[in-house]
Amino acid sequence: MKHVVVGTAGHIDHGKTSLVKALTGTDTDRLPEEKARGITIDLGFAFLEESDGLTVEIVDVPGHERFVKNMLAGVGGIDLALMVIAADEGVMPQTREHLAICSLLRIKSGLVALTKTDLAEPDWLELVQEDVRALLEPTFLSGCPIVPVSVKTGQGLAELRTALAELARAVPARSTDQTPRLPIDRVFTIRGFGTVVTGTLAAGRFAVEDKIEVYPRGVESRVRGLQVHGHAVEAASAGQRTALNLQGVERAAIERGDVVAPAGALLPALLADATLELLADAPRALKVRDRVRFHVGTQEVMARVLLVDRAELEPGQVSYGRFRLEAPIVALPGDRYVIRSYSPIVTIGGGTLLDIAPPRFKRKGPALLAHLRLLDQGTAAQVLEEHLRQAGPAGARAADLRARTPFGPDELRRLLEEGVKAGTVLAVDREWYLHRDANDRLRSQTLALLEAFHADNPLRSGISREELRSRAGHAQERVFAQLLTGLEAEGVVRSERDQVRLAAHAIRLSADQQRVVDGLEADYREARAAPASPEEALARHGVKGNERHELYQVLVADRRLVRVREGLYFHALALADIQEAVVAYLKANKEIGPSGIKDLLGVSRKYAIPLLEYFDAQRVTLRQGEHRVLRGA
Ligand SMILES: Nc1nc2c(ncn2[C@@H]2O[C@H](COP(=O)(O)OP(=O)(O)O)[C@@H](O)[C@H]2O)c(=O)[nH]1
Ligand SMILES: [Mg+2]
Repeated sequence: MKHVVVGTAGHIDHGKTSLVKALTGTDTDRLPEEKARGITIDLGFAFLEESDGLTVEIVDVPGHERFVKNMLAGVGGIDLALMVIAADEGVMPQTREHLAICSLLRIKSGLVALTKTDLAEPDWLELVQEDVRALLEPTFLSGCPIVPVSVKTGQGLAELRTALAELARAVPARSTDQTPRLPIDRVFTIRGFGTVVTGTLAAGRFAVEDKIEVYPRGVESRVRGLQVHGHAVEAASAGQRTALNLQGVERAAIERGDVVAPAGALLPALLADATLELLADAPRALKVRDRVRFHVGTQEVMARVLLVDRAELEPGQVSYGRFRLEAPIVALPGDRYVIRSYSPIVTIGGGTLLDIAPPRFKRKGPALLAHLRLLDQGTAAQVLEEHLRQAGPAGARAADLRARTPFGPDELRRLLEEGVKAGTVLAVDREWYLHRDANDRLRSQTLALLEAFHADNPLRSGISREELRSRAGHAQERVFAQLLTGLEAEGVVRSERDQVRLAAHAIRLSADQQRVVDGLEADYREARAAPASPEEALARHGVKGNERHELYQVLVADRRLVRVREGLYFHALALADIQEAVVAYLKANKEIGPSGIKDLLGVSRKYAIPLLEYFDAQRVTLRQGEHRVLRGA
């Protein structure tokens, strides 16, 4: 089963809708206003089924210049263009504009139906054909079939259908390695079913029960039902005209231009970098900050254009542009877009999206130009490397890379693996990746920070991990954890609890400092279960300060003093003895209360209560009312 999408194109009244009806039997002018006025205003849909399982989906677009916006929404996802040119009128303004749009969207192939042949003399027909051939010469339709037809006489209809089917069979199968996307072109409600959205499925596959998100709104939902050509189906795949019935979504919460995709798969963008081509027949040069209408998928958003390497882009020139979008667009790098000038409203250019989450750059600097050239012309591996380089020390989640690179999920996975093998990419874990240079920079920065810390704080055993991470530019947590693990494994860094130090760092005390530290330690050992406060203990050795004093902290870091609560420290050996006594007591007596421990240790409440709470916290004892029992006993 193959699905190929054909879009009509051409000037108003040249016979597009009549031709689609003659080919398929479907009248695509379905709106009452379209019937009354006899013109196509919005998109219409029909299809042809060939005997070999080929389905040709036809999107019929309006030709009127006022509705080019709707035309653009329809041709975003097409494979083939069916240019319709009336033999009696020949090439007209929207013939050219639609042709330009199809070229800008990089539609690969198509054909021309020269309609209303019953109204043209053979000589005239000959002339128009030459004219058309000349028009198509420089475009993707150069040398394509030109089929004369008439819906009045039926002339050429069979040939046209055959030519269309032949081209459709030659369209390469769509890649299956792509994020599923349905750019919405219609939203409506059906009584008893709720909200239905339709569109041409641009990539991937959707099935009933799939969890989806409507972008850029952030509305999450589930596919309750799915229809193709008016029949309920279990799944739809790329190229099919698809209607999705969305569970619990308000009609008013969605509109044309929104995109359905798996939850979390896409990234709405307010800034986008792209290649930018100004059509040779654009009415004037494009200047920095010009306001344009930006069309991508089925979306139209106003935008300001910024030029990267010049003040003005002349008609016919190609360069790069940065678009500041006035509402978020939902697209992937690699998508083609079209721009139309604000006024008069005409198609002036377009290009390929390169980056939908562009890094900060000085706009006119050479670095931005080099960056964009790389994204535009580099190999897949270079493009991925550039994205990771720009992600810097924070690295990037694989899911985010999927949403902001032109690669399908499988290709991205393969490129990342190759990068890891080549040594340019570092896998923090299977979901997080980092450029090697960024890792190297973070490593030297971290080592320099540790060195500086030790120089400034010779008596401190190390710096807290969080403090170090914050000094290292708030390094990303997983990246930083991986870095420290690596440095520890190499033996360059030691970490104990939440403290980190260089392995080579050792505290060196002066003779005076050593005397104070030794004295403090001796005092605490003798005081046993009734120690002095840090202030008192320090004062006894002629030092003014509290527990934060660096000499006091030397003992704490060394775990010779143990903090039981703020301002209350015990010598580690004393504390071990106390614990042993409490455990022995509990084994013999089952439980102990505050007065029990007072008696056991011969200390006041001031020490008894904090000690019991400490043993609770250490999971030695378990509190039961005012009493403690042995945990696990
Ligand atoms: N004589 C003649 N008239 C045609 C032919 N095809 C379309 N028309 C007429 O041209 C007008 C415009 O046709 P329509 O299909 O609406 O053009 P569209 O605007 O390109 O969709 C209608 O009045 C049609 O009946 C044809 O082959 N021969
Ligand atoms: Mg029409």
